[in-house]
Amino acid sequence: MSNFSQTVNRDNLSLSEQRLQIDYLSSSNLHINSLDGQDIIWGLSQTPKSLPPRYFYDQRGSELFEQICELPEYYPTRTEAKILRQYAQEITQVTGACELVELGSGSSSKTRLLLDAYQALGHEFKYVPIDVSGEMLVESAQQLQQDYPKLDVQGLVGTYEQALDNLTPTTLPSRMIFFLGSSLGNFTQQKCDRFFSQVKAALDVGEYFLLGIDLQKPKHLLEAAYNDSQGVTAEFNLNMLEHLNQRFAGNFDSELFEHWAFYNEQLNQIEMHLRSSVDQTVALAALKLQVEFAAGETIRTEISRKFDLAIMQKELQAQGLNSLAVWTDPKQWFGLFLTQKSQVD
Ligand code: AVJ
Repeated sequence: MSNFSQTVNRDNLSLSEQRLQIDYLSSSNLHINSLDGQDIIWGLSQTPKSLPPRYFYDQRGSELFEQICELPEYYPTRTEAKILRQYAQEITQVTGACELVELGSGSSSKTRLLLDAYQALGHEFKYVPIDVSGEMLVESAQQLQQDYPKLDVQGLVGTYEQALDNLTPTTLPSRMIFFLGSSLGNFTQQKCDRFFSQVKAALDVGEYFLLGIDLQKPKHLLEAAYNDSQGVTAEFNLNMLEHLNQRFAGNFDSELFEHWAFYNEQLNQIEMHLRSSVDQTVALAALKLQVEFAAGETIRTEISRKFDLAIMQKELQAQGLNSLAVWTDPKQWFGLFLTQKSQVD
């Protein structure tokens, strides 16, 4: 891996098989790191308080998210999977032989729909999963290798930003970066714009970006999806506090916080919060941080924006990512864009 950027420290972990390599981008594998956690200090000192959604995804959080994807109320995963299943073959035909770079790969379960189609095409291909949860990444990469004997997997553990900045030039004819499940919804408009330009910088002219986004729909459907009857989403939300405790020597008592999720119709976004049920002070020793909460005060842990298909198409276009195809389901609940980096910047 000597051709990777020298500014990033990597602890390379070569797993037994050559076709599987996982690299840890600096700070993502360390429990305590001088840079890690600055975003927490910042978020908890704001009014209102907030925490970055990437801290949902420790091993437990990644497992809980997988459970969310199976919930009857959580329509995005299965709606997107249906669209992918329907158009996977068309995607492979458009892109041809490809390096597949997945941002936020999680358990890689939807990825299989694409891998199946690429495998059927018969060209060489390679899978580059990127995730902040190293445990999840290693586990699913190993599973994929068993199921796809010819597949090369080269995973990166780190944030999207770190990984996009550290992709090596592909040896295959083309690259497709894909970002599924509407994880884009976690980004503010400003972060979206920055993200798109980073995606574009990681692609050559003519290469591809596949994007899945959740679309605007009636409030009751959205609110049900983030307040499921089994309480899995509540557990997922509260687990962020356990993750912070572990990672930063904290003393959050998750019993003293409550899950709260609602649809903000002005901003077209679900907001998830954790509400303190009492006056309390919490410490994160590793960050030398003490935070006071008033009873009823909330921490916003996530925004999940809901998009408009036509507006998103224009935004992508404005960023130099031309839509080759826009697919949706019959109810127009979810959208999938296949875009191509255009000639002119
Ligand atoms: C992974 C960001 C797409 O916003 O729907 C699911 C995360 N949060 N339930 C989403 C999530 C609560 C999910 N994303």
